[in-house]
Amino acid sequence: MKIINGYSLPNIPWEERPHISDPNKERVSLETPMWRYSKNPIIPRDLTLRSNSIFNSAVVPFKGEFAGVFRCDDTSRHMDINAGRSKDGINWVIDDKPITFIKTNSDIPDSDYKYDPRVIFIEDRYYLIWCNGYHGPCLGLGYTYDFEKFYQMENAMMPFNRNGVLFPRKIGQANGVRNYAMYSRPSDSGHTPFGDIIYSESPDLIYWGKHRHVMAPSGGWQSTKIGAGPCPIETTEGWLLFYHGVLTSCNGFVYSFSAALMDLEKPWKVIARPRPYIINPREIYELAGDVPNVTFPVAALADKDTGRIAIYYGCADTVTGLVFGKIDEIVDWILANR
Ligand code: BMA
Repeated sequence: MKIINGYSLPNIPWEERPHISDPNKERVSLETPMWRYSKNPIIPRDLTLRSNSIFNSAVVPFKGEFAGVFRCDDTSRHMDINAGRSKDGINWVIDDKPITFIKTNSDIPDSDYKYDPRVIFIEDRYYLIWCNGYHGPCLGLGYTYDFEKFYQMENAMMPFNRNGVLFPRKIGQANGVRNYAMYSRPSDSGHTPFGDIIYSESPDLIYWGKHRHVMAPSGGWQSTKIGAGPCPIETTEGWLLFYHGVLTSCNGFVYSFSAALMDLEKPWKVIARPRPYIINPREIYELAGDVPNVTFPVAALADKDTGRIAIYYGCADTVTGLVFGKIDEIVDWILANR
């Protein structure tokens, strides 16, 4: 079992699975294939000058170090995205000011707000996709080469859709046509008590079609709505897709996450989907914050040499945390728990 088309990341943030002497805790720990960084949260809510919260943020390898685009809600509670850099993927310097995009054509409408960015390197540049305020939440798209200048393209999806994730490469069809691809989740203008993951393709990242249904909510932790998390990771066993699921409890929504395996050339086909979550809100920084009970995965680093994976996730819509796992253990766990 291997990561394909991935990067060698010898400096991936990493900590071994903790040895837990309490036998009850050890049982829980060994049953789940991922564990939290002991120094979570890694990004405090007030890291930038005027931030109310920094969460649901994207990170990629960049020039031997790391760069990212961070959801920074400010102290007026305006939602926007700011660029940041890090030598080790753990300690970050994030710009105090949000990204100012250069429009790739003058018709591109202004954004009322931006949040929940994902970043992925495709071909020659880093593409950003985010929830963009334009008559409600829709999907904004842009790119950068250097994390200094950012360019905004046409919105990828019309309202209402707030959860978009691009694939790192074009997907081939039986007829030989290869298109850019994304997962997204059509929604409503509010807090959306429903939501399935949908797959779409585009020849040019402007016009999107060939929509396919991928997954609907099922039981338990993923019973209200589901949405793709980090950009899918290509493995010999299929695309590894981390995704969040929502349960409606007496106390409101609870956001947990897990991972599924998807067909490499027809990514709307599910190979295996687990019944349990991998991570759910249970630490204090996940249980308490601006929105309690939220663990929301947005970015993944993966080292193709060791199979190590580090996931960046938003905690209680307030701070950012890291969890670690190994690709073979995660895939074995998915196959054993479907
Ligand atoms: C979703 C998005 C996320 C947020 C989550 C929990 O609908 O708005 O940004 O983390 O709700 O509040």
